[in-house]
Amino acid sequence: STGATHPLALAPVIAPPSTVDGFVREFLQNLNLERGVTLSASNPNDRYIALAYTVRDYLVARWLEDQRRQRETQAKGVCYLSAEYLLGRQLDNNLLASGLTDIATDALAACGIDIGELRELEVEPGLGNGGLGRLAACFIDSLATMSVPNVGYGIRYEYGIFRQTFVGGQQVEQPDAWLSLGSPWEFPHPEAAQTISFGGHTETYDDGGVTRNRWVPGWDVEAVPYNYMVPGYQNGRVNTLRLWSAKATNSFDLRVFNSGDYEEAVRAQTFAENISKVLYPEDSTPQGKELRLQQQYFFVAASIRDFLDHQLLPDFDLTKLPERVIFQLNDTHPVIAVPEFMRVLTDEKGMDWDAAWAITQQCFAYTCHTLLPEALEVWSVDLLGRLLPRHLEIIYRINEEFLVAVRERFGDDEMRIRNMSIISEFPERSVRMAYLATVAGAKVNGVAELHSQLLRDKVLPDFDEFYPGKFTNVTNGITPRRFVRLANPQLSGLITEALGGGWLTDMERLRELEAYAEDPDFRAAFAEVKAANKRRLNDVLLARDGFEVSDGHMLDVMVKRLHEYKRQMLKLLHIVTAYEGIVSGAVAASDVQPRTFIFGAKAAPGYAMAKRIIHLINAVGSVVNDDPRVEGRLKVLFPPNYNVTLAERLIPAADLSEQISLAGKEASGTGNMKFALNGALTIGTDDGANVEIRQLVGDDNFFLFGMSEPEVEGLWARGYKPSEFYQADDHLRRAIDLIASGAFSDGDKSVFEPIVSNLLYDDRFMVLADYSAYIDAQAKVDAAYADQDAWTRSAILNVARCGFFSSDRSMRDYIERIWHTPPSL
Ligand code: GPQ
Repeated sequence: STGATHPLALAPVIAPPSTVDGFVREFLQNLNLERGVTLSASNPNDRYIALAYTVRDYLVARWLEDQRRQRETQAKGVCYLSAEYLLGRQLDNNLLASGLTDIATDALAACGIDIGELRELEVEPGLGNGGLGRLAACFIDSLATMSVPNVGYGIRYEYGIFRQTFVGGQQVEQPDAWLSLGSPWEFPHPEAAQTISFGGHTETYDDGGVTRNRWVPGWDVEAVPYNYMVPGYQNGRVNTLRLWSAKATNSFDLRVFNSGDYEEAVRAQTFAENISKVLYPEDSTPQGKELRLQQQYFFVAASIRDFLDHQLLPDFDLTKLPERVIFQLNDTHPVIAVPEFMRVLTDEKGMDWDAAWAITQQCFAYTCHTLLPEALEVWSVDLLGRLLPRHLEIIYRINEEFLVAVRERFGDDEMRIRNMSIISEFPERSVRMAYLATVAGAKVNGVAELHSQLLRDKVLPDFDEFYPGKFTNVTNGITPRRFVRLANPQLSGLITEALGGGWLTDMERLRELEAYAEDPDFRAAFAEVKAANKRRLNDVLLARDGFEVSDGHMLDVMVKRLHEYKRQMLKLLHIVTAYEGIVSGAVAASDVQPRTFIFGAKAAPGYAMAKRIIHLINAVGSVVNDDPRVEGRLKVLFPPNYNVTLAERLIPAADLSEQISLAGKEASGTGNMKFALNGALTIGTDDGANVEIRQLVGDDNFFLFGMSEPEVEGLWARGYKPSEFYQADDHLRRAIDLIASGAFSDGDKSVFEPIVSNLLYDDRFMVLADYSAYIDAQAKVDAAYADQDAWTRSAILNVARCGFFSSDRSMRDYIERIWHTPPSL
């Protein structure tokens, strides 16, 4: 109680009335009070910000109530630790969640404003690279929608994923200054900053006769929390996303004062604030950079302290922590949280080691998102010891005790001990973060059935044997609110017309659409939605890039990060083959199903081969698009800067979804789920979640091709020689020769030579081995597309049978198999 007596102060949460008048009043007030302008003097940015504040005003009341409820019940909650959240635009999502879309549209119209124009002004927070970051965003949406208490913790990067442009067909990265026009969705709390320390040394000291350890850090920074609301879908619930921003501490100011060296002092400040300056644009290839480890420790240390100091009641009995919280580690990026938690419990809270370790092993769980060995993070002992000396000691002790237990179990099998040690000795002494996470975690999960199986069998087999029951699977999912309802309003309308409401939070109900697949009227309506989505995409691409999507074309879409294992090159070889077939006269243009190929892909700035492939896609595109011999038949579009906003336009318009990674390399994929749920058919390998999609939709509604994972292993074992495939296949040889000839580089053979020789003599991801199966499968796609009605039927069945891939189901699986939190509050 605050001692308040005024009736308004006793119920201090006031939401504006949910009416058009109420919204208009609130909106105008925000223009006046927050922007300091009148409606007539306002510019579009003023209006966008005032609109966002208005939506926020409605959500705040529910958010504050949820925080109160969570404090009061102290129920077990999930702290999701993720270095990335690829949120996408907020306005429409928050309008939808709060049920205000129509009211806001009408209210703005009554003010003479087209809400659609304001929508386009929002710069999406691109605080992630790709699938991993987008998954985190889907999960927090589902938890809020399912009324599960949750705080998402992460980093408020000042610059998110770079803005991609093409210059002469080559990728050029521009900084993503997403905050520059204001950030109406966040609540900064500089007064609640935490101090986060680094460096220094460790020492022991005498604590009343007991020898204890402590860390004497060398420098520190402030972690300032910025809170974001995460509203559930029309359930009145709002969770929190708390992102940390780095700020120089007073000690930096003091240095200014003392040193008298102004420039040096400002440099020191910049150094501190660099920590949250920029998202590392590497995806599935961690850079062992010091600043990256600083980022990781910075955000997990702040998050753990935030939880212990602010989410628990005073005098909380720390031995009860496992009943109160689970920290989910989104890949290895936050794993330094494990030794930090141990350090806090032992050094700071005075708990003995064994008790602290028992608690830690129940309070963490680890999700692995990859099988690529080069993607498993390791930190050199040298760097760790310099930056976090006490944490290194703790890791050593965890490892020592772990290896004792391993010896007890398996005997002195030195080979096995070396293989299981958290510390690796080669090529330099370093900490294997995935092993640390596996040892510390109550559960370890992969992200699709096949991935989880391979994780146990191939990546961590010794651990699986040592820890029976620790490994589990949770197949990824996507939020249907953003990727069906918002991205595809027309399809959503059609589904609601057929099934009534409620399916958006109960996606298994889509099964009921199976019967509609047999109804010619429904098929016609479904096909019309797809056509309308193509027209809408056409508008977007025209405005954005000056591209035109030709009428009547099949839309064949491959959007994802550019990575060799995902095999954009395989897609490109198909395009070159189709092009070469027509221009050489071997195939009549009129026999070819008209297709527009769309790519969207960013390459990590330091990934030379990926950037060269981008260059080649653009080069092939400009030749194909300029060649009258294939006009009206083949077209290649590569809109730059693929992001969540563009995905929301592209996916609903697609006919064909390209999911063609080498089997055993794509952990799950989530784009594959988005396409299927929007009525695209998949051409795909038996990899990641493709396996489960195919099982659900049925072989007749999925174009499977290529080697299975065991076949891939078999070919490696026999010795893979890509040039043999090149020699043996005329089509393949002609396609590669055309690229090598300089046909796509003005006769300059050197430009794409590294791609060609990589394919012929290395080809780690077996593009050439799967080429002919891919071409055959594409011929089946062509034939199937010729029967539009049958294609539409398959598309409907894809939607009907993919309800499983709702991230709500993923969250239920996490709750049941890993978190054991109450399902809702
Ligand atoms: N993934 Cl290790 C990323 O997006 N970034 C990464 O650094 C790692 C994995 C992806 C993975 O490649 C996809 O197959 C998954 O669907 C996705 O994570 C979410 O689990």
